[in-house]
Amino acid sequence: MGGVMSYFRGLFGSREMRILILGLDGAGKTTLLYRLQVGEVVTTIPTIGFNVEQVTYKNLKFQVWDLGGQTSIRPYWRCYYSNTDAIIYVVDSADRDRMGISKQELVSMLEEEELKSAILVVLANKQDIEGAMSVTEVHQALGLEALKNRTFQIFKASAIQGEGLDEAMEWLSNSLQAKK
Ligand SMILES: Nc1nc2c(ncn2[C@@H]2O[C@H](COP(=O)(O)OP(=O)(O)OP(=O)(O)O)[C@@H](O)[C@H]2O)c(=O)[nH]1
Ligand SMILES: [Mg+2]
Repeated sequence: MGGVMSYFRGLFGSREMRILILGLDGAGKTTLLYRLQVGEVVTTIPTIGFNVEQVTYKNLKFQVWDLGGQTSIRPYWRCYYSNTDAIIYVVDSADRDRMGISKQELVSMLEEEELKSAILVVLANKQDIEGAMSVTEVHQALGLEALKNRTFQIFKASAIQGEGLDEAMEWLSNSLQAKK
């Protein structure tokens, strides 16, 4: 009986899932947010502060926060951590020079107590750019093999072309429902 009830609670969930989109400036976070929300590529400007939108994916509603990624803004990410169900960490796969910085930011974010049980999706974005690092290379550069006690998955993506996003959202929706 409990099983059946929790199944229905899972389907019609009592509260909206809270998702943060994080990553360095220029990674494609805002592009991704509006790709998910309106299904189109919008022209973006660097985010100073945040954008927040309600995104519906297969009957599931998410409250999605897209935070600015510039160096001076990153210290404010932590102000948004509480009650976060999942993080979508966006990486510019063509930005080899800053992969190390991206890793540092990811590692320090994951050390935060408030994000202990948050599910992690890494998007190796900008796969449409020639010479971009492959998903395997990004996985290695970010040191993801060292992750412990974390539900996570990495996907190759192109927010501009809309590729890989369905797979990532499908996995995320399933993982969030499984966690409830
Ligand atoms: N080629 C390519 N360009 C992309 C992709 N995703 C985003 N971009 C471009 O990258 C640039 C930065 O994208 P934004 O979405 O504004 O980046 P952001 O992560 O929100 O950056 P901040 O707001 O500064 O933190 C824009 O010119 C986008 O059009 C992609 O998948 N492929
Ligand atoms: Mg932005």
